[in-house]
Amino acid sequence: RGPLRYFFCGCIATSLTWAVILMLYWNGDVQSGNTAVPQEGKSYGGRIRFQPRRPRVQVEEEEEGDRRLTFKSHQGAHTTKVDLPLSELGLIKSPEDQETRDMGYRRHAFNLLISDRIGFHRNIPDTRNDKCRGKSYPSSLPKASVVICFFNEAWSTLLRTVHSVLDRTPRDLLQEIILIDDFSDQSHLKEELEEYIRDHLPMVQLYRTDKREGLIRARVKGATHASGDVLMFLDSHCEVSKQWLEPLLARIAEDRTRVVCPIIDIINSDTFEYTASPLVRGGFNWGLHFKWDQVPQQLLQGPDGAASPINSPTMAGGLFAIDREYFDEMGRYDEGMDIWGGENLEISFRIWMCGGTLEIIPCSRVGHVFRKRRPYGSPNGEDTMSKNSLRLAHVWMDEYKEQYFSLRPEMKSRPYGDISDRLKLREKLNCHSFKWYLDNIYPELFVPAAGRQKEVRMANPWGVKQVGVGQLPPRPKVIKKGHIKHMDSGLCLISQNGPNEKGSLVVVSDCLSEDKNQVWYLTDQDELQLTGLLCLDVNENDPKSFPRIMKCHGTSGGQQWKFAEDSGRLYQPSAGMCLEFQSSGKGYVHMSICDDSPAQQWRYILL
Ligand code: UD2
Ligand code: MN
Repeated sequence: RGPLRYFFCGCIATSLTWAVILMLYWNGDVQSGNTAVPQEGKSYGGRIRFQPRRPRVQVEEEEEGDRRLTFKSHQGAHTTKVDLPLSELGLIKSPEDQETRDMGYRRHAFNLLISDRIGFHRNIPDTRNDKCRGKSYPSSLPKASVVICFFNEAWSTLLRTVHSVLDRTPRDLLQEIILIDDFSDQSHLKEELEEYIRDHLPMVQLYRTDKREGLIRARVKGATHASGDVLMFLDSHCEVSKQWLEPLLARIAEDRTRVVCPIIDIINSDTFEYTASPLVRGGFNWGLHFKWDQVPQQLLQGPDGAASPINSPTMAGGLFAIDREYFDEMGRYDEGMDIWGGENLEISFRIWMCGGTLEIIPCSRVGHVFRKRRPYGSPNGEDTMSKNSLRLAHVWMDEYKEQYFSLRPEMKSRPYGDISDRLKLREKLNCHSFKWYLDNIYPELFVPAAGRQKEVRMANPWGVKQVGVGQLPPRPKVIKKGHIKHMDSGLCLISQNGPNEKGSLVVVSDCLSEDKNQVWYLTDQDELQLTGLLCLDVNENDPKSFPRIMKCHGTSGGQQWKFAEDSGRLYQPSAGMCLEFQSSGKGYVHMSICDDSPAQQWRYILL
C-alpha cells in the first residue's frame, strides 16, 4: 500500500480529480449515486453543504493517538476552541471547567468536560478486522431511518451521535434521522435543540412524547414516524464508525428476517477514548440479565473468520437494524414495558422463536458510552427492569420462567399487567417453544435442576470489564518500576497502610528503595500499581476526595496517570487535575488544578 499511496499523491498535482476518484475506489468507499458526506472537523454556517469525502490519506494522519489537535467545543450556546492533546482534554483550567465536569458526572455519569471539548466531529480509530476493509457492498441497498430516543441526554453527546451519522453515512442510504425526546426536563433540549436542528440538521426530525414513556414506547413512537426501508436504532451517546451502515443493510437486503447488530465499541465514560470491543456475542443469565459471551470457536471457522456474521442468542438492546415492515409484523416491542430494561431479551427471544435470526456483524462498528451507573430513575421509582422481565418471562419462557422465579421468588406474586395481546401475537406468529430456543439457539446456557440456583446479581451488565467475558483484555503489562518522588520535599509517595490495604490513603515519607509501600509499578495502561494489585486511584465522582489505592481495574478512568516530563506534573485525565502535596502543610496528598507550583512537581525515579 505504501508505494501505491505515493503514486496517488504524486497524481494530485497534475490530475487532482482523477486521484481522488481513484482513491475512493481503492478504499472501497464508492457507492452508487451520491457518496458525499460533510467534511469532518468543520463547523457549518447555515445549511450543511455536502462536500466530497476527503482522500483517506489525510484522515489517517489524524487518527493516531495523542497528537495535538484543535477541537471545537460547544458549551451552552457558544462554540469555543480548545487546543489540547487528546490525553489532556479533561484539564481543568477554571472553576467553570470544574463545574461542567462535576455537573456532568452528576447528571450524565460521564466526563462532560471532555465530551464538550471534543465537539461534534472527531476521527475515531478504524477498529474493524482487516478483512472488512476491502469489502464492497451492493450498489443498491435499502434506505435506513435512524431512530434515536433520549431522556436528558447531554448536548455534546447527542449532537455528536447525530453528526457522526451524517458524517459517515452515504447520503443515498439515509432516509432520515428521527429523534424522540422522551419528556426530558433539561433546558438545552428545548428551543435550543429545535433551533440547532432547524439551522444545521436538514435530515433530522424531532418528536417529543407528552409524558415520560421510557425507551421502549419512545422507540415505537419513532418507528411509526419513520419512512425508510430499515429502522436503525441507536442510543443517544454513540459515534458511528467508517462504513458502519453498509454491512448491516446488505444482510437485511438479502433476507428481511435478519435482525443485525454492529459490534459495540467502547467509548470510555471518563476519558472518551474510543477502543475496540473484543468479538463477543449476547447471552443472558437466569436472573434475566444480559451478558456478553465468548463466541463459540466453530462460528469463526468460515473463510471470513472473525469478519463474518455471527448468530447471537440475544442483543444488547440499543443498537440494531431491522426491516421496518418486519418490525411491525413481528409486534414491534411490548408496549407494556416501562422506562428501561428487559426489552432487549424480549425482542431477542421473539426474533429467534418466531422465525427470524439475530446476528452481530463484525464489519459494522459503533461506539457507545458505557456508563458505570444509570444517571436517571423511573418517575415513580419503580424497578422497571424487574417488571419488564416478569412480562417477558410470562409471555415467552414457558416452564423455564421457573428458573427466574427460583432466583427471584418475590417476583412470583408480582403484578405484570395485561399480556393478552402479546400472547395472541405469539400465537399468531406461530412461534417455537422456549425449549426449542434453548436447544437450538443457546445450548451453551446451563439449565440447573429447579430450585438449585444461587442468585448471582449483576450490578451492571455493562461493566466495561465484562464486555470481554471469556476474552478479557489481558491485564495491563508492567513496564517500569520506581519511586514517585516529590521534588520539593524530597519525600516519596507511599501507601499509608501498606501495599495490600484496599482504600488506604497515600502520603509522603522518606524514600527507601526496597519499601513495598512505595515501589510503584507503571503499566502500559498508565496505572501506578503496588505489589498487591492495588492502584493509585481517584474517585471520578468526587475527585476532590483524597486519592487512595484501590483494586486495579485496567479500564483507565480514575486510575490513569500521566507523568509530564517537562513540567514534572502527575496528571490524572478523568479528574482533569494534578497530584499535589504541600510541603509546608501536614495535609495528605490531594488532587488540585494543575499549575507550575513546586507542590505539583514529581519525578518517577526508576529502580
Ligand atoms: C442498554 C442498551 C439500551 C437498552 C437498555 C435496556 C446498548 C448500547 N444500550 O442500556 O439501548 O436496550 O440496555 O433497556 O445496548 N432513554 C429514554 N427514556 C428513558 C430512558 C432511557 O429515551 O426513560 C434513552 C436514553 O437516553 C438512551 C437509551 O434510551 O439513549 C438507552 O438508555 P441508556 O443509555 O441509559 O441504556 P444502557 O446503554 O445502559
Ligand atoms: Mn446507552
